[in-house]
Amino acid sequence: STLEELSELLIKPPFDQVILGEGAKSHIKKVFGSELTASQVVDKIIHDVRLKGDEAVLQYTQVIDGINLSEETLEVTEAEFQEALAKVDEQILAAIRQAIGNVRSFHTEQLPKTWLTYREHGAMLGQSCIPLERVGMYVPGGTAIYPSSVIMNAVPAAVAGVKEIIMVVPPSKDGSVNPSILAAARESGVTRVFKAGGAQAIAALAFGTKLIPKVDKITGPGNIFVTLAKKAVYGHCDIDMLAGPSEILIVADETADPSYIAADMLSQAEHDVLASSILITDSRNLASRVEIELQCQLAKLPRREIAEASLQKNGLMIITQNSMQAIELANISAPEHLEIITEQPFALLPYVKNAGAVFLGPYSPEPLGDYLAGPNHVLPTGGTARFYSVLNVETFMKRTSIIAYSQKALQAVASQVITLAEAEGLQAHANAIRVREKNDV
Ligand code: HSO
Ligand code: ZN
Repeated sequence: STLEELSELLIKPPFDQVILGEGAKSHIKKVFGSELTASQVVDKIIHDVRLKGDEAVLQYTQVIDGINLSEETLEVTEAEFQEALAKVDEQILAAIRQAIGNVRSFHTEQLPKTWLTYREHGAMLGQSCIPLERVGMYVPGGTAIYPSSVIMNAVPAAVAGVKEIIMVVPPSKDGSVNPSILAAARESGVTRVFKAGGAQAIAALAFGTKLIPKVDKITGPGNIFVTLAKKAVYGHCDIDMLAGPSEILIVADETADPSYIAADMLSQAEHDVLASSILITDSRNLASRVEIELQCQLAKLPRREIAEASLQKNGLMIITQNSMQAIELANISAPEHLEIITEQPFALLPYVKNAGAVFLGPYSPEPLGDYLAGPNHVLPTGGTARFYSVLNVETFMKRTSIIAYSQKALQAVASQVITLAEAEGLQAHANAIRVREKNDV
């Protein structure tokens, strides 16, 4: 195939061009009384939450998720937290704590510095880094429960110095929240948890309701309705990114162990039918051995059906001439996770331009990064690694410029500022400089 043909295979369709499944379509028809697109559904929900607040949140939780909550049960109570902490297996709690420790120490290194420098004539210029006051994090519900995602969203916010971290999570049918989710929330510094999901939870965070506080930024992945809702509220508050299904792209040569590669491909495939796992290698022999391995390992997976469907729909193996070409293709794909398992992975690293996170060598499997290494696992997907970064401490901070001139320093540049102001026809701007020129220095 030509590079262009391959690029077509590697570039994902835009995230908002989703085709809803039959189940979702008929559910929408039942709830809204007509056939709405995903964006129409989201717009309607946001509109209702802005108008009716908690009442709309509770109503959508009931009609969409089939869960009956009230104003009294919308927020997770201290008693529920305690119950959850007591319930969670000790080993799991210990692993959660270890993960939090590693994630905290990695993100502490990311803290940006507030600085001030001196310029001519005693002028000072600088930048202060200020944490956001209150942020909201979305934690998906559904079949997969991810305490690790709670950690990855909350810890950087806490390290940044955010005072209030509000979490929303769709509860189970009985109205409870998974204990390990609550334990991870408590341990990683989440302040309050509300039982709400979908577009209604995003709208509540963006605009605030009587019970759910309005936040400055919403982070965390969710399904297509959540993602469209985040996009729709952007500007009322900030958002982290528009996240889609998980992806792994592995660049490997003949030195790689096919069983490692198959295992790593399956680790992403088991997330979601829509997840994608790609191998790009210059070794035909490796590719065929990986194929055999995939079949063996797949057969033993509890989530076999999901992983198999994912591989069938979005799995891909590409044979290139050499590893450099493989990296070129990886840059076109801009994957969420890029593994490089070649003889000299570090030699290829300088050529990586687009990837959420890079895993080098045979002993850096992607799930290590999902849970415990320390770097964040909230990463750009769907080719958006071209312009988005991994979630980090600065995601939760703002930069503010500082300007402090002395009289002498202002005098030295006064005529230039006046010239520019007058060139723009802005006399009042020029005057703001002129009135200060009265006293000679
Ligand atoms: N690989 C997922 C994160 C995750 N994996 C959570 C397991 N739990 C997206 O980066
Ligand atoms: Zn994962």
